[in-house]
Amino acid sequence: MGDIVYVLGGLIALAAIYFLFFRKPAETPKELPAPEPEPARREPAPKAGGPSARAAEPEPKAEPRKAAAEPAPKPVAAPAAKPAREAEPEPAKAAPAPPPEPPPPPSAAPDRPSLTPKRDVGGLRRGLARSREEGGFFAKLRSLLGGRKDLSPDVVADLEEALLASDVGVATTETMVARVRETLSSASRVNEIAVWDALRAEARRVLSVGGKAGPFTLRAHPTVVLMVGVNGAGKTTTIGKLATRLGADGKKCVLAAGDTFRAAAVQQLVVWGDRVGCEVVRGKDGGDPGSVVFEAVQRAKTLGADVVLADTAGRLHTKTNLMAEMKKIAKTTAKAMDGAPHEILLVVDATNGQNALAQAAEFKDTLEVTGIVLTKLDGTAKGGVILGIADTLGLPVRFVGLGERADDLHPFVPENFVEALLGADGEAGVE
Ligand SMILES: Nc1nc2c(ncn2[C@@H]2O[C@H](COP(=O)(O)OP(=O)(O)OP(=O)(O)O)[C@@H](O)[C@H]2O)c(=O)[nH]1
Ligand SMILES: [Mg+2]
Repeated sequence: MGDIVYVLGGLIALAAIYFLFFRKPAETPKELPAPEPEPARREPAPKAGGPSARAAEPEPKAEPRKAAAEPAPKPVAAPAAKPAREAEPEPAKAAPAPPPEPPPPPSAAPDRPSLTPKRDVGGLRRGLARSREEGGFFAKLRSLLGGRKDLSPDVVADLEEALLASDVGVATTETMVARVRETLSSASRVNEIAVWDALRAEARRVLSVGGKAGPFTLRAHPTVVLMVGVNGAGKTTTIGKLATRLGADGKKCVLAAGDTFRAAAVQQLVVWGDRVGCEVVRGKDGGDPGSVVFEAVQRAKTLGADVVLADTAGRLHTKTNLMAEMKKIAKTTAKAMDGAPHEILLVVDATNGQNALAQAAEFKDTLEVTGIVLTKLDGTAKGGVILGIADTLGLPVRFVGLGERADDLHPFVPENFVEALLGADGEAGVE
């Protein structure tokens, strides 16, 4: 009996051990896969969202559930969470305050240089074809100097004539000729190349306007650019071309339809806006152009745009009331933003020749013009007009227009322009 009890006791003990032993391995394999991924997923998430750990705190149970529900994106989800949360510091900061802050306006790298000129002498040369072909500025100089091996310094007198005939203007021609003469007087031998080189050096000096020439920079956010000039000079077209350039450079523009006189002018700008993908701020027909520009600046601030390009109605420089209105537009613009307008670009039609000079001088006297856009250089044989304009006005040329297409606006580089118009240093007048 005692044996039976022992045997039974032993069996029970064995059964108990066996049972226990059995149960363990059966449960662990079930649990292992589940808990393992959970901590792995849970840990990186709060780390990644350091500032938003608050979000993880109130719902600690929710996380494992979420994690378990997203098995596949696990490795992707953790790194993806980082930038997303890092990019949200504003909402996180705003959370303690009751009204949530609006997201910051998108900024397209405002410090990146824009409108960077490329060396495109070939393109400029094609655009300046009329000044280079027979009867044009360059061709006149070539026929004057071409084929002569030794030249007397008196050849400079003929130069004077050629420059005057190409709308360089009296004062500028005189200065240039005097300086070329001086350069040549110290040369031991005056040949054709020496004259060309002296002339090119002079042209570069005049066009650099003390090193100021070249496109404007985006020095404010937004940078506000006001376009002014006489009727038909190319203001609206230049805005379209500039917006195209800036857009290609990743910059966001807002266009201001400040020409409220003509409905067609607004429409012209809207067409450019649609083409380039820019918002156009427009006012009522006949409304106050200053208010339109003001609103456009506000809109640009809201949108985080980089540039406001403001169109204005063409006006004759002789109409004093219209010139006074122009001044008012600039003043109202300044109320929208400190330092605005940052650029007042005077758009000048090169085909107006010497008349363009008189017009430009009047605008310069009325407004704080910061630069020149010389348009339609493709339409004149008198490309020398640019020398007179830059020299007489002492204003930097920022862009030149060499055609009607969107990509026909060239950021101005004196060296490239002179090479396109007068050839490269060391060469005689070659085609
Ligand atoms: N060939 C050529 N044509 C140009 C150039 N720039 C502008 N134009 C043309 O000149 C004409 C007048 O241009 P707009 O931009 O309307 O001139 P605007 O100064 O705005 O004129 P208003 O608004 O009337 O004062 C249009 O037919 C343009 O296509 C250029 O560089 N070359
Ligand atoms: Mg216009």
